[in-house]
Amino acid sequence: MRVELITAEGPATLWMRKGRLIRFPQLTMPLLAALTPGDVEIHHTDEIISPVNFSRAIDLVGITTTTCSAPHAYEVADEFRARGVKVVLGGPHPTLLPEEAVQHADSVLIGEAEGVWPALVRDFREGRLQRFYQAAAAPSLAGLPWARREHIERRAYGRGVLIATRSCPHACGYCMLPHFYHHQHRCRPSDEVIAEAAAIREKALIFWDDNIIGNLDYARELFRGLIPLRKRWTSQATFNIVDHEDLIQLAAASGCEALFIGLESISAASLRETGKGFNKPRCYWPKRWKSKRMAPMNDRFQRAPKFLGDYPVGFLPHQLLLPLAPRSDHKKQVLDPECFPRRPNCVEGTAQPFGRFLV
Ligand code: B12
Ligand code: SF4
Repeated sequence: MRVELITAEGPATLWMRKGRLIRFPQLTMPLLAALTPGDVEIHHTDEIISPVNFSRAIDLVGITTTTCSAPHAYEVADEFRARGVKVVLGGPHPTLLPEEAVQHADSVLIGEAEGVWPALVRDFREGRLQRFYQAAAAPSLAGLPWARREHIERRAYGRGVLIATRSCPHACGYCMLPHFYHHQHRCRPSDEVIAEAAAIREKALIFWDDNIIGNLDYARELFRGLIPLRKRWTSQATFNIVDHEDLIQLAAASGCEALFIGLESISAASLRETGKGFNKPRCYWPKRWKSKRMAPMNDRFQRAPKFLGDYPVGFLPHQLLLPLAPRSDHKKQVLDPECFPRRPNCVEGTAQPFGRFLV
């Protein structure tokens, strides 16, 4: 059996990511490959690197898609289906809008693939593919297989991507992760993470965790375990790391070079409104910080110029929160629909379609 795994990237994201800066190695499909039964032949097309070859002889296509690449992913899926090839869609967008995604697929895998993807492959082989697959509970991360890094090609920064944890203990109103991950922050056994990290040839690692300090004790244990490896690493975290000097020291000692931290706003009221009141703008720039670069996102426009004038800022992405498709069950309109009419899932250019996911 031959499975084609596709990392979908539409024209807007291809344009946005043509520079080296954010051409990070991708973990999703290499991990899905590792979850696939061993007797299945796998080919991965990463659209950042090469276009999809529709003539390849394949039995099943799996496409991973975020909201911004969904319209393009649907086109790819439609084309394969027109050629008689069965298609499975998965990833953040099909998880948010499975009923929409299934109009372009034979099957949609909602949420995490661990434990479910092998069953889907079995059903496909037996000719009884279901429309939807979803794990009944958040899968344990113990025994997670190592990503098959041979499927990462010609991205910047090597192949040293992995995860130690999944999801985040917080539940910010605009963030899909709590819904995506059964509202459960989970950690891999730290010895398994250390073993995988040690086996990676590259000196530089990226932990694609949503919040690597989501469990403070676990983070301490992990960072201690990383010290002997003498690697360099980056990840994402929440701002409350500044309240834990020992954790910052441990992170630095274990090779942490940078953490991507969402400040989101310089307005305490906005932060409270979105459930992110744990960020305190008055503490954003502790005197002891040596770092010279930061990237505030979603600022209050009127106060941003002063903030930017006062502090050295690395880059400043502005995001617009736009509603998802009309079919989605929004309880709150994020923006006035008169000014921002609802559009089918995507906006052009660099503005990114964060749909607010409210349940
Ligand atoms: C790494 C990452 C990035 C990296 C790399 C992205 C890449 N494609 O390689 C970078 C920094 C470049 C990035 C950029 C952006 N990202 Co990003 N990113 C992530 C992050 C933190 C981790 C993704 C990951 O690798 N997880 C580990 C893998 C193993 O897990 P996974 O992808 O969820 O896959 C599992 C399941 O979903 C399932 N699965 C996934 N796909 C498929 C497909 C099939 C067929 C099957 C069967 C199963 C399956 O199986 C896997 C195992 O369980 C996620 C947060 C998250 N936790 O998802 C955000 C996230 C995906 N990003 C997000 C966004 C919005 C963006 C940006 C648009 C941000 C911006 N404004 O610029 C850009 C643009 C992305 C692009 N296409 O260019 C959103 C997407 C929301 C949405 N509605 O789609 C997320 C969910 C963050 C969030 N909190 O909302 N991102
Ligand atoms: S802290 Fe970040 S990852 Fe966690 S719920 Fe909020 S936005 Fe999502």
